[in-house]
Amino acid sequence: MASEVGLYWASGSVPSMAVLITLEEKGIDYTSKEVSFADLKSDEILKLNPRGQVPILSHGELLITESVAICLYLEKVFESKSLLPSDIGQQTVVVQRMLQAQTIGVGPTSICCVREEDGSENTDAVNQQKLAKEINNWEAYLSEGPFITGGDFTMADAVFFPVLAYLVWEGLELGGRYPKLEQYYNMVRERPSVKASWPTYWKSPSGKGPDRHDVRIVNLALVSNVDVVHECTEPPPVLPVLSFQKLEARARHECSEKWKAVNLIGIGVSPEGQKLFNAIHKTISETRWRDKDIVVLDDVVISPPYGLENCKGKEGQALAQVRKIVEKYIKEQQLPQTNSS
Ligand SMILES: N[C@@H](CCC(=O)N[C@@H](CS)C(=O)NCC(=O)O)C(=O)O
Repeated sequence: MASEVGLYWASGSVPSMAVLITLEEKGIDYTSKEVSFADLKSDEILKLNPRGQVPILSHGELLITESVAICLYLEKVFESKSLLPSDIGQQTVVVQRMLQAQTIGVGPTSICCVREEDGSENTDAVNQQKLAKEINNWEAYLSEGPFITGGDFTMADAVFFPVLAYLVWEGLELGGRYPKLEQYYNMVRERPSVKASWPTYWKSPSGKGPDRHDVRIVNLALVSNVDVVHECTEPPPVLPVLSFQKLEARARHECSEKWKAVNLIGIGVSPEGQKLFNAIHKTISETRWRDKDIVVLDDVVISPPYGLENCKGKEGQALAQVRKIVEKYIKEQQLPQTNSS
């Protein structure tokens, strides 16, 4: 088919990125039609997809929605470079992974919701656990690596990688916990197809959405000289309306988090005392300082010099648990330190 291929996509849309990667990997010529998230419900888009969603692929008279369907269509119609193995068994695994990758992320159909529909962060512990469990599955898929279904880059990677990149951008840390995924992320990120489809606002250090901008506040009292490098002839774009209610809630939340962090630091305590405090706090969050004493679960008090014999409290489960942690910590401190260099 010699008809023109056109792709309606949005920057930062994970399924759009999957299709862009597929087009780039297969070396298909296409017309790029970038749509802003704000325009997804415009008449033009609704005419093409009544759901008002991207990606939408046009090929001649044909309009296709749903990223997985688009990727499979491109594979069938453009034989340039195959992203599906020829073996039917292996092909099925690739399709399985494509569908599984789609269940991670945002919204009610996801197995774990990183962000709510209104864009607010979902910090719910249950969701975090579900996400960790799901990410473990993908770490395991890479045991045959280096790609999701083995030795070759397939459509499973085209669909899964944008999901992973999105999660990393949202703050998921791969280092240490998911070594294979970390290696995979660093390797795939360098592919030209991925570089070409990387959302612009993911490049910004603090951008958290297609319509959000980096704002830098400069203290003019400290500015001694200003050089004009470029004079703007057009007015700057209108900034989006800010929700002061949300900003205030965020500021309150950040302040309370900072206070919590500050309260974990003992004033005038020895470094050994602070280290023991940190070790206990890792297991029991209800650990606080009372002057130079460490108080755990409101029941157990550990006074300087913070030895096992300094753990005092009513005999019972809490005291036994704290003693166990302190004992383990002291033992670890006595072990010869391994040389990590
Ligand atoms: N299952 C669809 C999901 C498409 C989708 O949700 N696209 C988002 C952008 S990431 C969208 O257009 N959202 C606008 C809306 O749902 O109103 C696919 O894989 O193509």
